[in-house]
Amino acid sequence: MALETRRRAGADDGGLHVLKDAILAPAPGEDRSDAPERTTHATFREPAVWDKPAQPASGDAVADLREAIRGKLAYAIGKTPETARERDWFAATALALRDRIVDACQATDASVPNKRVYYLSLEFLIGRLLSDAMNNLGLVETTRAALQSLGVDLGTVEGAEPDAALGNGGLGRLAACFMESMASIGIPAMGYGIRYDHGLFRQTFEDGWQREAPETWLAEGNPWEFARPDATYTIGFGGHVTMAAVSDGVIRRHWYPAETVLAVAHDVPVVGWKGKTVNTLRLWKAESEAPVELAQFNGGDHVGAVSARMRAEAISRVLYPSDSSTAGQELRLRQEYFFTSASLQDLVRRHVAERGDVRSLHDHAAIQLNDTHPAIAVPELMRILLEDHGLQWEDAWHVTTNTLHYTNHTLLPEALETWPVELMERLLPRHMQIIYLINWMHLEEQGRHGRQGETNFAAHLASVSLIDESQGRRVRMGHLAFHGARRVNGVSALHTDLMRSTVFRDLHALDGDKIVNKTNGITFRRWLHNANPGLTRLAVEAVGSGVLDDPGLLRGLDAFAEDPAFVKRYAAARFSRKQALAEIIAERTGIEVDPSALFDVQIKRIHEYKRQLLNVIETVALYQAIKAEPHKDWTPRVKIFGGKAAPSYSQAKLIIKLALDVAKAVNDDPEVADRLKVVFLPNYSVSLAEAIIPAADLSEQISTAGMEASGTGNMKLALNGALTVGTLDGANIEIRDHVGADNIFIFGLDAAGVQARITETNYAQKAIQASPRLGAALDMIASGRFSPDEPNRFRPLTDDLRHRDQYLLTVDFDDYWRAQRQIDAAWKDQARWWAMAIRNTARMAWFSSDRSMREYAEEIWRVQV
Ligand code: 26W
Repeated sequence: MALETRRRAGADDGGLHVLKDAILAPAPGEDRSDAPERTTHATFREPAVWDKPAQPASGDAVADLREAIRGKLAYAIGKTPETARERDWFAATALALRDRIVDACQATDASVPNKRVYYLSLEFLIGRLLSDAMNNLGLVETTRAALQSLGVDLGTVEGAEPDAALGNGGLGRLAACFMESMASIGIPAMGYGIRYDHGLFRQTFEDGWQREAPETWLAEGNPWEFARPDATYTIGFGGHVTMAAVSDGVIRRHWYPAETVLAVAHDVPVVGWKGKTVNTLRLWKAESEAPVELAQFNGGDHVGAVSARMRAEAISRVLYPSDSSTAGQELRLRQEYFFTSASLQDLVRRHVAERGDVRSLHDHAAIQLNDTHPAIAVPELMRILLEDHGLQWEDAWHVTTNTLHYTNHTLLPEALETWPVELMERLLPRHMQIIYLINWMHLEEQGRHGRQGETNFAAHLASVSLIDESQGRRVRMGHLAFHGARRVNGVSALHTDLMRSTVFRDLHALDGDKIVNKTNGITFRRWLHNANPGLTRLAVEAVGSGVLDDPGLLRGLDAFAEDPAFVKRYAAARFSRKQALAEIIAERTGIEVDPSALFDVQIKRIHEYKRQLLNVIETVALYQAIKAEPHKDWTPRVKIFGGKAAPSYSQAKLIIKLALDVAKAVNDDPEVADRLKVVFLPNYSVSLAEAIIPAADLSEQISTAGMEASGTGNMKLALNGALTVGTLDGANIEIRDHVGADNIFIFGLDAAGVQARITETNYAQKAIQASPRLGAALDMIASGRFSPDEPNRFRPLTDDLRHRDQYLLTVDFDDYWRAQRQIDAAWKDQARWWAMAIRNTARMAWFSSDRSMREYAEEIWRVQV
């Protein structure tokens, strides 16, 4: 913790103070007359610029907050300043700030907006909330001063907050960025998810092998949340369905679940920029109606007496740690239905309380399904409308299909959720009936369009059916969500095109307007303003403080890309963050790295399609090249990896082991010295990303084209001025379009090239034969050079590359090597490098999640912003 927090300490502020003298002095001969709206150095401001100028840290405000924190410490935590630990100071500070949020929060709650957005997501990868809250309330400096007057360092307090890691990777982090942006641009919204007791596992390395330990973010409570026992809903599972004829031959069915679980709301406030809007993230905790069977307990069966409770509570116990292969277990389906049902019951109840009539739900509520995890919302909303509100089928279907919207986040076949019909019938019998009926009508419709005559009508039906009959009968959750949604979106231009042409091709043909693109975004307030205060300060000085409200103003930095004084300060901001990261690396791995080397970063979940292995093999080839010509003028590089592998994903874990074994050999080789270092930082997290991203020179975005739906780390890194080495995949394509082809390093096959090559035979053998460099690197790994204690350890990796290579790593290798050497050369021309970096920062404004949310609001949700 210490180092990550030290960088934020009052005296430090991004490390910029050390360079202040250099920074404040104009470069010799510098002409600043052309600078638009540029303030002079004399106005260089302390304290932090992102504090609203209208809210300076006034003496009164500081004193008020100090007393509030002191009061919370005494009366909510029960500690004195003398006995308080860092964690206690964090809790007291968070509680004091939460009070400030409450007023705005109640104002937001009290108003009845014309339309609300409901974002349903099984994952919210939030990270820490303190700096977000302070920044958006304009209270960074006030809090810093208040704590300082109590003898406490703000950076230390920030570091004591555990990450809320209620997500696996991109999809969960996107949900967190979207929540922040909706609050910041004033969209009335509520997020719905699960309050997992244990978020994503803690990763350690034991002799280079990943080990997983439970994560315990709630061990000392969560000062941000409000438990809402009054918002509790009953969720059913199993049981049977009855049928009763009511009037006029109308048949009504009713579900009698065999088992019920309670969903209890816990609300986390989401403060928007300048505190204007405070939305709510409502997380459900599973509880039992019968916490203990007293008779059983009194009879001596103390464990059996709480078994029902354990079974119920298991639902919100832990986050499933997989992000790419479907877990397939019953508990996962229980989680999905649990949070979807609770959320729909809650929002329908709110709607009826406000508007009186459930039939207008779609006019006042837009529900976004974050991937298929909440796709059971389609039959659940139908069930609520039919059974709880007595609607006719057609009316219920009209409301449902005008309220729901679905975002797809992956086209990888192993990640597309399907559930066995048998399991659905057992766990959710009424929903299965509704799905059958929806499907029956959907398939009937095909016939009515006169398609029966078509030669492959049967194949067409099989392709659009909600039930996959090819490998046992399974419900296709993607098809279900697609069919039940008013709009379906992909997350980058390429990904959306591929949705139309592959997985959803036949469904798309039935309704050409349904699929729309909404390219992902990131919140600049966390990923630029909070994570990189030094660069933010520089941007404010250069283009004015309006850039904090309108990222479009970043474009003004373009004019300074070759301005020596600006470049110097931009580089200084980077350098201070690299020094801080070098300290973190030393502390956590024992490896000493030189902050003046090129920091080459690949941070993301470990997955074969993301091709960390391509990066490791290039590292081995570079190692061999340096050994062969040790006196050549190599560009010094530090390769930095971070990321977790799903616990059951053995190939991914083996890739981590290889990276660590290669790291050991390379780092210990005196002949290589500082020209190449390899680091794998353990336990990658949102907080660690905040430390790595501002320190990165090069961003690795090297997935097999067509496989990464979007990527969002690519945006964070480019915004902070790292140059991208990447394939034409996901949002990389749009990043290239924005930053310009001259300011990015593109290599490898494009998506069409991949599709063509993958059908050829022996492409891997051919590629290896054609590339002696690749062959030699693979031989070295296969020979056991990096695993002398177990020479065949990496055979599963090298054999796979030689015989299958599903992700076309061998095919892209030579072009990747070429791009990397081009990068080496660019680094040597520092003026060119920094011009490119500055142009990246200047041209990334479009990737703000504020832009994404405005697009969703206008084109999907139809809510006023
Ligand atoms: C266990 C089943 C499962 C399957 C897929 C769980 C989670 C998933 C997610 C869809 C995986 C995911 O996080 N996808 C990522 O979503 C990001 C946000 O849109 C994109 O930027 C990434 O490219 C995509 O991989």
